[in-house]
Amino acid sequence: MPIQAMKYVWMNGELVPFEDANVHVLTHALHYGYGVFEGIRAYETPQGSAIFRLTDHINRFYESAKILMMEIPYTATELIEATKRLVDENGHASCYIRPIAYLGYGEMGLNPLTGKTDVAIATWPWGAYLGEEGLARGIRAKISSFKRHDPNIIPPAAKTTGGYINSALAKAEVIKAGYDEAIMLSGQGNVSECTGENIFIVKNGMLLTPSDASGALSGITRKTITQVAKDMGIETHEAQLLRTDLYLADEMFITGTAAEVVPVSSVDDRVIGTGEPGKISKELQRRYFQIVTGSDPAYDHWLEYVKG
Ligand code: PPE
Repeated sequence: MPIQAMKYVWMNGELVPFEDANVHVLTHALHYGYGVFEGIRAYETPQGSAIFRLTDHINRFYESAKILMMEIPYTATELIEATKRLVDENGHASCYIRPIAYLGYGEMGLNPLTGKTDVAIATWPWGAYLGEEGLARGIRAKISSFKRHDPNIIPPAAKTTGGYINSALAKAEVIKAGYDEAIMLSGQGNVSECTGENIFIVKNGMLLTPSDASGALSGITRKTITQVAKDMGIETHEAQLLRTDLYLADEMFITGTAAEVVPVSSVDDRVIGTGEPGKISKELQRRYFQIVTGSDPAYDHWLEYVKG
């Protein structure tokens, strides 16, 4: 779906009209992928637009930058305020938010330490990332032949722009093969994550999810779901999962800011459970949407209101 134009993009401290938010073709990050980004969502709530776990996302943005030895020339408070202002000025009730820090125009060559970091924040409306039907009925996943890149190759703990070639290759492979989403294994052969989502399975009433050591991003939606499950009396364990653990799961779902909480109906054509979204998956998904839209006061501390 093409991006819908918005009024402004925040670039290096200023609100720039959408059509002027451009970079030079010799921007360092365009050539070498040296940049970090975040994906955040704002939802419409009874008290106006609220950005879900904004501070946690901005903190991870700085962690990604630290891993790449990039200096973001703004404080976290400045970026939090800039994000709220941008969502407000662009007039979104709900939207996706994309902060990005990248080595800009100036120097070429691989040494990243000589470059200057540019920072931008953009917003746009983004519907169900894996489709409405996927959200409601579950998606068909396939294990990609592309492995998740290793922590000693491109650290998956950092959300790096260039690192997403890994995800894009896996995604293209399984889309071409007729599936909805790719699952990537680590170099050691354990389940890692999807192209832009963390993985959970339900086994014997417990949640199991691959650890960061498998190359999975420490997802904020994963943390949210772990907490919500705990509050329901359901334990989550980080585990080394084999592909066959997925085939034999009682239920399976994936989580991410863009994707939200999406049931998985099959993996490599093995039907998961009954093939319908499982009871626990459905309940966690229901609670997630209640929480992000401000309908569950117990989790109001995760909502950062655009106004006030
Ligand atoms: N793993 C990967 C590789 C990943 O990119 C994401 C987010 C997650 C796990 C889940 O993390 P979290 O959003 O904190 O729960 N992927 C972002 C980018 C998607 C895109 O297409 O771009 C997102 O969901 O915003």
